[in-house]
Amino acid sequence: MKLYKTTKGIILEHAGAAYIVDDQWDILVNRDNLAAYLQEIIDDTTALGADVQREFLNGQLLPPIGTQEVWAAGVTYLKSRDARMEESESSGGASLYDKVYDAPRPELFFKATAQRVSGHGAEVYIRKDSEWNVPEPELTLYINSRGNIQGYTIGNDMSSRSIEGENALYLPQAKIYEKSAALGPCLYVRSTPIPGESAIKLVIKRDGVAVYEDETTISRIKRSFTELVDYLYAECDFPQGCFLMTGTCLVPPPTFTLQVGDEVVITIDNIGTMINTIGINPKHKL
Ligand code: DO4
Ligand code: MG
Repeated sequence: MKLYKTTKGIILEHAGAAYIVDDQWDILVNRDNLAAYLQEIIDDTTALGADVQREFLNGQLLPPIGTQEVWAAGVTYLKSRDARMEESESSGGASLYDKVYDAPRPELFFKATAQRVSGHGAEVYIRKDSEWNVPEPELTLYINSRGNIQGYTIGNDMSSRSIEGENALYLPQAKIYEKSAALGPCLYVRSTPIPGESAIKLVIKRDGVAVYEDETTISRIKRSFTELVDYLYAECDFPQGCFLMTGTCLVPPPTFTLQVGDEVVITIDNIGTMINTIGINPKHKL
């Protein structure tokens, strides 16, 4: 079941049919057994006609977030560990990544408030003071206030590799700035965990041509999702629930950096595809 947040309201899509959900986003998603609740709506509601469904879903999709915080896990895949060890070698920070990959405590960091999150079809930014920038495609969990994973979405943890590589203590500046996160296109709700064999794919297009393309499966993650959630919820309360990006497993080669106008296309099996264009904060265009 997929929940879309649109400019016209919340739409539930399942098996080709769509239904209006007359509720507030935070209240809707924060209940336990969200999948069972949505199934009741499907059973009790008349589906929208095809034209109305198209009109809703072709309109501007908003990121599937209300007032939740967005957090992120790091160095959860071998690929991410190796890339970060390489980029931080000259600053002497390489062993930090090696250690955290194997440590019992995962790397977790605050990523974004909802206001800084872009949705499908919107721009994400690169920083003006960064010369090496990449998207990080990440399976993202939605966890309710009681710590139960209720759904999944696609996340983009936009990152400055030059700033993080210069000094690991600059991580918040490498990761947190306007439009440095994207979530979308929907919240994929299911009562069982998303299958490990789900593929995650990243394509970066420049002038319509793919300049980077790779894919893998989410099963290559080093840690379990519940382990990440347990650490995140150990000392933090999230009254409206929380989004947790689970780390990147796809890293473009060191020679690659994003340019303004590039198109970032991230696909995860079962959830869908999120497309964002690379932009720069308009205050730098003056
Ligand atoms: O250690 C820095 C951030 C790691 C990260 O964002 C990732 O592995 O996805
Ligand atoms: Mg990341």
